[in-house]
Amino acid sequence: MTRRHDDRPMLPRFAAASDATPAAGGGLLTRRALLRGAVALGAGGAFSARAGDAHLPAARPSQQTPGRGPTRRGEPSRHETAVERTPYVRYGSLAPGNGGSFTPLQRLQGIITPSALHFERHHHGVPDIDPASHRLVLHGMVGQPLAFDVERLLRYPMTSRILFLECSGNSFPDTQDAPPQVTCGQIHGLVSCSEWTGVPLALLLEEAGVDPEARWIVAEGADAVTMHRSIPLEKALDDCLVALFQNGERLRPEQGYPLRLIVPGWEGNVSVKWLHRVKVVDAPVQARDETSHYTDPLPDGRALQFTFEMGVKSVITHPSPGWVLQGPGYYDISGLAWSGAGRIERVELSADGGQSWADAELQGTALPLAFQRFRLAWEWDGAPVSLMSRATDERGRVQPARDAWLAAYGAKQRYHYHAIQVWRIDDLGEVTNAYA
Ligand SMILES: Nc1nc2c(c(=O)[nH]1)N[C@H]1C(S)=C(S)[C@@H](COP(=O)(O)O)O[C@H]1N2
Ligand SMILES: [Mo]
Repeated sequence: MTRRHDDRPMLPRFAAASDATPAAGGGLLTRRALLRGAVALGAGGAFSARAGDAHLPAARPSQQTPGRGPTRRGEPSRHETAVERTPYVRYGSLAPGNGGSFTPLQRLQGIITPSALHFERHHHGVPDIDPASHRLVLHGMVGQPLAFDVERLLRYPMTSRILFLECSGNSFPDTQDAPPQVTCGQIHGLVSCSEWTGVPLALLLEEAGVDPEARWIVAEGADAVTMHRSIPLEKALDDCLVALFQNGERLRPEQGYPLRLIVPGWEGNVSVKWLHRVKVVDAPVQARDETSHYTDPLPDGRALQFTFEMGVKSVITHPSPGWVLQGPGYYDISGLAWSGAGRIERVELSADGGQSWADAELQGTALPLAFQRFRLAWEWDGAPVSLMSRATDERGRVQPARDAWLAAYGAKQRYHYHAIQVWRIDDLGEVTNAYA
């Protein structure tokens, strides 16, 4: 029996090589098992290497007429319109600018999030800022207050880094009592990864001359909510960037055009967008977003303030809810891992409910505080199964199970969720969200 999924993407099935070696239970294989020889799918497969000649006509329609000419700015193919963010607003028409949008992680590959699909989180809308009149003011406990216009900042020496940015509210749907049946991106897509280019904040602070008594900075945005956060001076002088560019082009308005702070590895909220003011101070200012929000309630009724560093985390993006497996056979499992502590050291996968684990292949160069793509080959026998991934970072932190994570906090905890995600696959290849 098969279900019809006309509107849903199907995960391609592959032929395994003859030397396919098991890596763990449930059909997990060493990576070498795939990508060998012809892709051979049975009848009804999405594509087939058999009868290849039939797919090679004398001339395709696209070869019979000239294509269109060059343009000034490219757009994705009109066939890719389903690859979109999922927007949400918090308070409807009362505050249409308070909301965000989720990156469709399950539709993307590699580690870079296209700028147009970078997740969004706005507390009071996206301001329309004219860079010609925008200023960044650096003041407070400094020898010499300074004001920079954008043109001036563009002349400073810049640094580029590939960094993830994750909202501390990311994955909050998984804190609900019942697992929400939405896509991977709609659960975990308040995280993205870009190449950010900008001026090291330390350079500007050094130019202003920081008072030896100073301990914190307050970064403030020029949006309608004047969002601001206190950040320890040590971090500000370490690796923060005043970013002007994202993936090679100037920042998108949604990401803070013309200037934003990038605080590598820390909760997204402190990466203040539309940055217009940095005040050097001796103590945190107890801003709205570091008191009423972004604090972690504990089981004993107290709350943790300033959980800056993001946890070690991973999620399987392929397969994930929305994708449909095309019957028993070989599949390429793939996903993303990241950690606020630095590099991802290891990602393990389980296909038997956590009884056995296999090391996934970590692709490319391991970058600190960036997405790490992982992959592993898997032979599905067609029986219902749970797939999960578990990341370990360079500091030895291991991604916790959901129960353990919940037990560490009070009942209302929604922030900094980074527990292991379980995807349940039924005998028809349907993938759903599950908690165990
Ligand atoms: N000025 C300002 N900065 C802001 C916000 C905001 O609403 N206003 N949102 C914060 C939050 S909660 C997050 S998670 C990140 C989101 O960045 P992005 O929209 O570029 O993904 O920006 C942070 N910086
Ligand atoms: Mo956020």
